[in-house]
Amino acid sequence: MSRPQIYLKQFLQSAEKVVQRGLDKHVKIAVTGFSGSGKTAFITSFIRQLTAQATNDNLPFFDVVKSGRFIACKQIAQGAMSVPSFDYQSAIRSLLDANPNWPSATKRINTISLALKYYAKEGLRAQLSPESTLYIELYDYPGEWLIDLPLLNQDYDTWSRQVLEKYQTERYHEFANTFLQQIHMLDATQDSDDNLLAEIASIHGELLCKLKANTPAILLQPGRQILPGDLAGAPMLSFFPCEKPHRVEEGCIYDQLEKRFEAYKEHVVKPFYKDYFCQFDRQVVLMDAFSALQGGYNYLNELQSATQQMLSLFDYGKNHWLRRLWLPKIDKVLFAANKCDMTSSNQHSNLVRLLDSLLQDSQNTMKFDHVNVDTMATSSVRSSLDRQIQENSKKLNCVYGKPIGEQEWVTYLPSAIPSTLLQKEQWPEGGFEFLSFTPLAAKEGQLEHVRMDHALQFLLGDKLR
Ligand SMILES: Nc1nc2c(ncn2[C@@H]2O[C@H](COP(=O)(O)OP(=O)(O)O)[C@@H](O)[C@H]2O)c(=O)[nH]1
Ligand SMILES: [Mg+2]
Repeated sequence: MSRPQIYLKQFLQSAEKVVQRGLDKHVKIAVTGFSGSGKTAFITSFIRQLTAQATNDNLPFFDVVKSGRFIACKQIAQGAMSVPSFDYQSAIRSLLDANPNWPSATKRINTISLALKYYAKEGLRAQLSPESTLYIELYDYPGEWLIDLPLLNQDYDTWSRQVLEKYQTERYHEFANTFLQQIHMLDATQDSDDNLLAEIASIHGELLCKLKANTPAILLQPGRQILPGDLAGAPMLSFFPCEKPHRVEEGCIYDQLEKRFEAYKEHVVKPFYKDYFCQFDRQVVLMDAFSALQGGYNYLNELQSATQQMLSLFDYGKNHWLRRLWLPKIDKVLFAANKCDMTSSNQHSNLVRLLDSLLQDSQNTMKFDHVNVDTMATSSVRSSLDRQIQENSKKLNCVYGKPIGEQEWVTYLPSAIPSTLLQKEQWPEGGFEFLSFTPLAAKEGQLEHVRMDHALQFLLGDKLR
């Protein structure tokens, strides 16, 4: 080959690379949801579906697979160097075990990156390049931290009044008693005393942990008193709700508590919002309606208001101060009525309708701001099978699975799911009852799921055309 020909060839090769790079797409997905809503299991299943189960039988609704354009997907070195890695290997190991278990709880933020290779079907991408790549970044973090986001819209006085009022209600009182006694004895006009504040803050932290362990309560703030991460022992965490005294002088206890509350917002909550939430393109909001229904009327309301408060921070309206500071760029939000396998398939449509009625206001705001919103009943990993039982002349739609912590499989009739938010007087007398099961064992390495292909299509489909 003559010299000019060689140059031309090199030029064309590098031009192809440049075109290729320019055509590659990136998507950053936030998997949000309160503690225990199933984020870790969702991400684990998401990765598994793409890297090992991308077949037509398994993902019939995922267009890139259905149309035979999917080439392969694998984990790659993560983009965000300063964020710990999502431990996919241990999570998938526990799910694929002969006696499968749910992955363990998340104690910090973490991330994982994937590269998905496919044949494009339309546009410049299809004409110029035989293969295209979509880079996917997923983020997982403790739901306890998410619950702090609404603090950004509150001042210390408002927050304190709301929380103290809640602690005095019947369902909180038995847990909050010790803390309320401490607060009752405290003279917040006195000079601040670090040891005293640390002591009462630790009693408050114990209260939050007890509420988390024993109730379906969601709004447990500050979240870092439950899971401090690397902030354990920092004075910023040593605050708690306190009634405002008539007189607040510089350096008194109330003044110090208020300063710590503001410091917590500034140095803990705001960076979490700014560094992570404003960087996402797409968001999955996992909702566990089952715990809330089981908890009772007030807990379902709490799930509703906590979700609305959290979503208001992605407020797509122009005048929101957080938006003005750091513009969130989310264009698609998937609301997943997760763990739908805790009930039989014929209940799934009610579950979706219940969630839609719970989130009507937030969804409306999003749609108004051109955010594409969808709701679906999903299960990252199936833990039960449908079973129909004939009782006299009636057919009962049951689920069949192995309850967590037990050895025997059971056939169980879960409560019927209401299709709208019930008024207090419409609430059934015995409440709602559901069972949690261990994940079903994988069949030939394949984890069963419910509608993960619908979720993948909604989140990635348009990027894979
Ligand atoms: N039935 C069912 N239960 C699930 C599913 N995903 C999670 N769970 C349950 O929810 C618990 C919390 O899940 P996890 O992923 O750790 O939630 P996270 O705190 O949001 O990360 C698990 O231990 C399971 O008991 C699912 O797809 N189906
Ligand atoms: Mg988790």
